[in-house]
Amino acid sequence: MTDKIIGMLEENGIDGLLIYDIFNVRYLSGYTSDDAYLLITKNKNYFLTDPRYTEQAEDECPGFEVLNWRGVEGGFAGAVSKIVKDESIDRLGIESHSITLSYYNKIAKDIKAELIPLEGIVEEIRSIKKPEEVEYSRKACEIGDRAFNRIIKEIKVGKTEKELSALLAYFLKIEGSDARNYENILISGPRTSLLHGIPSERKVKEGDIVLMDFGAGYKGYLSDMSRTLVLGKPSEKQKEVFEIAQQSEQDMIDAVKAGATGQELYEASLKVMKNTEYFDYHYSGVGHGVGLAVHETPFLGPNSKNVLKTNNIITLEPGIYIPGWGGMRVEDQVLVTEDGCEVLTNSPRHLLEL
Ligand SMILES: [Mn+2]
Repeated sequence: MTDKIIGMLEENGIDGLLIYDIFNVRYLSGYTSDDAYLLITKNKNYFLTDPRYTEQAEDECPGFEVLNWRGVEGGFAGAVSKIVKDESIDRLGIESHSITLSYYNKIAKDIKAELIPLEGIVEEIRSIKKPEEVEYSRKACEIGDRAFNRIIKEIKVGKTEKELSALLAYFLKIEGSDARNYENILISGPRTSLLHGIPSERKVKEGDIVLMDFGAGYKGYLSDMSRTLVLGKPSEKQKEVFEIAQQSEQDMIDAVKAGATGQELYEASLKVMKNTEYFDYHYSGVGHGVGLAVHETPFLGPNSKNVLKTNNIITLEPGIYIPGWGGMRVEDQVLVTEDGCEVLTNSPRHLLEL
């Protein structure tokens, strides 16, 4: 995996790359925990961590020399500095979008190499999924579908959002999600207009919209889906808004294929709402890549120049959010193919009435 990086660095006259982003660390080394960094050079790949993780790293990351930076004089910066010297690095690439200013300053202080800010190199490679990554994502989506099937049986009048959100998290894990998973969103009533609202003590009531946005992890690969339902009989307005949100998502599914841009997909999402009173209530971030990170390149929206490629895995999530009334969205995760897409999340897409 690191060969590709080395090739790219050589083209740019860079002799080494310090990987600071933990998802990039995982992608390149196979390491599954926290607080670790890589230094990729032409001759050798270094793995920097502290004694909490050295044993795990030795085990998970063959091909890397594991270094306990706490044991080096000068700490982390000292360790980087030593490698730069040992490997005769003149120009060191750093991930400017993820490194903290404090770490940057520490390194810059005593390093002999020129620091070259690089952004998104590994992320770009990560956006095209390999067969085993597709397989893991597929599994994560299946776990999400099974958890959805269980949570809808528990949504009853009087239960709080927090209670239901905890149950959803439990179902995800029991169905096989990774032990560490991202927090789900399960909100209700007028609170559903908060796009990424945090579950509260609010008790769900008859006639409420319930909006869930959640996913599982499988071997680190995440799923992400949203479903909207109504407790009891939906009102005419709830039906109307839902139909637009759902059709908008369907139009996006129909428009996805390799070569389509993030902007074109955004435009596809508007088709059904353009001439309605709900147009002003849409949100422009209508989708994103998903993999080791829940939001990763490519991003879909009005200013997105990202071009979809075969084997991107993305979500489509247009929605309508009316302050004080509520919000509705349907979100699915799809695998981009040459002439379309394969939908990986398969929970019912119609307006469920519980
Ligand atoms: Mn999403």
